[in-house]
Amino acid sequence: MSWQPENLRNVAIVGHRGVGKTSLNEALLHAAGAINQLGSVDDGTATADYEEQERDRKISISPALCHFEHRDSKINLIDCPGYSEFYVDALYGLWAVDNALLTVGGVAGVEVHTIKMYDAARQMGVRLIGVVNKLDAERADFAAAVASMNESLADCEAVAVQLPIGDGASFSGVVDLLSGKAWVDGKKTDVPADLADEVEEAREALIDAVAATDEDLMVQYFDAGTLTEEELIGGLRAAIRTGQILPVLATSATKQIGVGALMDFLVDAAVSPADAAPRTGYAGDEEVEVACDATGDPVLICFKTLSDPYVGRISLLRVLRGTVKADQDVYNSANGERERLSSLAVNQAQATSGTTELVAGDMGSAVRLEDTSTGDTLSTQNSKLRIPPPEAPDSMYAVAVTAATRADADKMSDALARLSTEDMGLKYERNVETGELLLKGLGPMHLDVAVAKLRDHYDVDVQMSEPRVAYRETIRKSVRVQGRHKKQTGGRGQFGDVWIRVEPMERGAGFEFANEVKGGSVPTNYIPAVEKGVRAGMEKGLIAGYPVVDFRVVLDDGSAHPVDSSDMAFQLAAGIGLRTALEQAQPVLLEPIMNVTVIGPEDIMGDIMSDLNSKRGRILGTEQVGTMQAIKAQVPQSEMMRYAADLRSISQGRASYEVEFSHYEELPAHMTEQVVAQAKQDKSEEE
Ligand SMILES: Nc1nc2c(ncn2[C@@H]2O[C@H](COP(=O)(O)OP(=O)(O)O)[C@@H](O)[C@H]2O)c(=O)[nH]1
Ligand SMILES: [Mg+2]
Repeated sequence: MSWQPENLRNVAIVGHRGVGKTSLNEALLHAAGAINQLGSVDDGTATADYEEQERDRKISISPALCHFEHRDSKINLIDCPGYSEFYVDALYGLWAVDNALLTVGGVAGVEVHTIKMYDAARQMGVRLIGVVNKLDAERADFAAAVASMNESLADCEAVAVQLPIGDGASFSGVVDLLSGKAWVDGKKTDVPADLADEVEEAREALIDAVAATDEDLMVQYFDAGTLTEEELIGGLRAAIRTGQILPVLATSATKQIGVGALMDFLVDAAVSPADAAPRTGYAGDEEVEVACDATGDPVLICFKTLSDPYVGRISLLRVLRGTVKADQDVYNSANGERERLSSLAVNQAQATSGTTELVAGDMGSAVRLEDTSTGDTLSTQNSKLRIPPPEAPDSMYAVAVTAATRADADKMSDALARLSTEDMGLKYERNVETGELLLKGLGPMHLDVAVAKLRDHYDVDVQMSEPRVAYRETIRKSVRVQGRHKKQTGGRGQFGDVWIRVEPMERGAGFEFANEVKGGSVPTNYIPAVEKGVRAGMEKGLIAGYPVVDFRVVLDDGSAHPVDSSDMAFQLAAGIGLRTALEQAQPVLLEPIMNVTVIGPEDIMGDIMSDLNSKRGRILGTEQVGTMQAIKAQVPQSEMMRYAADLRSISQGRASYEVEFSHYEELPAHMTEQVVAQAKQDKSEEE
């Protein structure tokens, strides 16, 4: 059956980890009869946490698409991960929907990731509905959780649309302030007498808040002294659509309390795709408004690609416009490829059921779209539309990866390429300086999971190690030395002889080679060979095998043999000369220094600074950035390798940072030994 846009609701469940999003998804599916068994995260049986890594770790990693039917509507749910390391996937989940259930715990209230998801949803125009879950837990406090939303979320008007009946272990149901009815054991009943006053007060507050969002309603409220249930719901629906009010509901997912009322609320008050603001798309450079129109030219977005060991590639899709049929050809504007929507289906997380079509506003999946990545838009040859995907934060946390065996090495780069089209937070690149293959993500767990997926889905075993720092070497003193290569072994001998000066240059100057030979003591035709020999030696370094920089080599004298001299002999002589010179010229190691900008709330600036100091950082200054503070500093790269994890624990995820290369500086003498030892070890491992 095809659903019309007015009867659809697309809802992402977002929030901090562990607040019960996946459990709430489960409770909704079960209450609506979309699944037979109520699974649980703790047993590894929750519908939305079906991937091996999710079951093992008992956390959500990838957005899962589910759906249920309630009254005359179909509700599509995306259960988004709550760990900040999987933030990018949660962002792409938000991209696909019109509404988000911003879920908080009844004890904790707003937490760090709640704020992040709230800000992202607002920025993307996704409409928010608040849920306070875990109200059955000891010390859970609905009113305090609502207050924490008003306090910690920017421009937030959080208003309770329900009141819990009982708290902690005695939490047994909710009062719906819109209808003035109670829900206990999944059934509508009258409000318990002892709650009457409290309900009256809360209902007044709700009416006040809703009336304040609209002038006509305000007039109506003044005239009649109250609002009817219809006016109230209508006003609230409009206020949700404009983002003026964040309505808050009360639930216990695991005890299945408040779930029926939540289902009703989604049907009555959430924004349908037909009501949602049109998306902005691009046909080339031209801006195009994409409204939800079932008869228009099809436009779909792919908000997640997954690799299933059995099925292959699965693309989770949202239809923004038009009606797509199974096996229809579509056009991928990211690469100009034609794709066929094979095995078009609707999803209950891992389980799929085939469908012949998907109408504008609906969500589903297709398989084996080999040229389609997360974030791509599928449209038609005709429109060639692109809907810009969300902007993801930089992937700052890196590990070096090496294939475990030769067979793995053959498959590794292909597997990495595929994996990085599934998860837009995952990047990989060859570091030209160190030659290492770097896998980059948002944190250690993110990369652990990526490596596990390489193994489980792509049959590629890789090992992770700390990335190397691209040290350099240089000299502090000028010297002049002779480099001589002479060999006489029967027949024709080898002879090359040079005198070179090496001189330090300023930091960042690189390398220069100059020829000041007078009177042809080194014949002109051998000069290029001398330079080649010098450059080869320069690449090899002296102290720890890193390239030598910021110095000049001047060839000023030498001698040649009419028969035994050759390019090779002069190259070797130059190499010997350079080595001798470097040894005498007080060689030192240089380390890369990074420009670091850390942005976070003022109250943790002190902790961030003292941590940067302990990392040999130099604080350059601070400035105000909106409500946050920014610290600028210069920090050696070797100290920044684990900064993503360090900063997260210092700030509980409330701070972010950027890093870029600035310049090289001398490594403190007492640290040289360690770098040399490491270089020796790396070398012996390579051999
Ligand atoms: N007491 C109680 N525990 C809950 C509730 N909802 C979820 N949990 C538990 O909280 C933990 C995290 O739940 P989960 O659904 O994975 O949270 P998510 O990370 O937000 O998806 C699990 O151990 C759940 O059993 C609830 O309403 N009440
Ligand atoms: Mg979860």
